[in-house]
Amino acid sequence: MIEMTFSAEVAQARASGTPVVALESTIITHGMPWPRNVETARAVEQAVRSGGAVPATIAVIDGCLCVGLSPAQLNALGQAKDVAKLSRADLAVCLARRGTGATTVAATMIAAHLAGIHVFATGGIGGVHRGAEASFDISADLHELAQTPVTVVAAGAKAILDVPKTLEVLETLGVPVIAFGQDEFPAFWSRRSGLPAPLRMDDPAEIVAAQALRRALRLPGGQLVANPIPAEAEIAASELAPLIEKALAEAQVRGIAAKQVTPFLLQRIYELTDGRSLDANIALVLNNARLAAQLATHFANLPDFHQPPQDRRL
Ligand code: PSU
Ligand code: MN
Repeated sequence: MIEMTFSAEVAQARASGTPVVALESTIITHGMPWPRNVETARAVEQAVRSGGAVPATIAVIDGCLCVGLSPAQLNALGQAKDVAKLSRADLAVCLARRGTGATTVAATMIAAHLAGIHVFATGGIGGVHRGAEASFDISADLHELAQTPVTVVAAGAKAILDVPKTLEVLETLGVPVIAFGQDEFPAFWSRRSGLPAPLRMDDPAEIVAAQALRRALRLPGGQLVANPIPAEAEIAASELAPLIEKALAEAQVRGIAAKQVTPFLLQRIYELTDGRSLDANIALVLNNARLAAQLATHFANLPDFHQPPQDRRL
């Protein structure tokens, strides 16, 4: 059996039908340096609460699938060294060994669905890495979006990726990629990627209706809502491009591969921008949390979206 534990506020929200927003933990352990990782995680939770929803930060702690973390758990996770980065492939193994690990977008979606949570906010999803034609490095996040019915709010795919190939794979997998409020697909630290988004929506209620209709159509999978970083916080793509190239070249020389690639690149870009990439990353996650809270409120108004899926005999 899965040992799933809910924080007090998540348990209460589940009982009363209060909207809940899932949050991931890899961004805390592998995406941002201490102590700003924990400060950000707290601020993101607070942004969800201000939006009228309850935050459920998800992680595996000592073999427990935690849906909602206490402040002490969050603090400990943010300082822990060598925490596993869990995706679809290794989530069950970590639970079986009673280990501790942070959940990526893919693993957080799995846990959110199990807990009956329909919406999840993060920074940027994983995607097709540059050079994937040789490395085959394509994030499991993309396949998760194709099979697990959770609407994911992100500021696009990280600009360290091959964004055109990421969009192609999402299309192949049948994942709706919805830019919120603009025509262009956003590029994480920048509002613009130069690529048109496959879909554009401006109304949170319609985004939620579209996820509900996927279910009615018996289509598996979620939706990617690409929410552009606020204008005042963005870093121009032209400024970042050479820094990303430099970080990628370093990763290649040092033989960085597999799960280490994304954390390495984020850390190098943080250093190469004198910390400005982190300020932008924090601003975009907060912005995504606010939109996710709105979406969660609309999900909570859908009559048959209350019960957790395991009680619904899917
Ligand atoms: N968003 C951020 N920072 C991050 C991530 C998302 O702002 O570090 C994490 C997510 O957990 C995502 C992971 O699933 O990066 C992608 O890892 P990979 O490229 O190895 O699939
Ligand atoms: Mn990868």
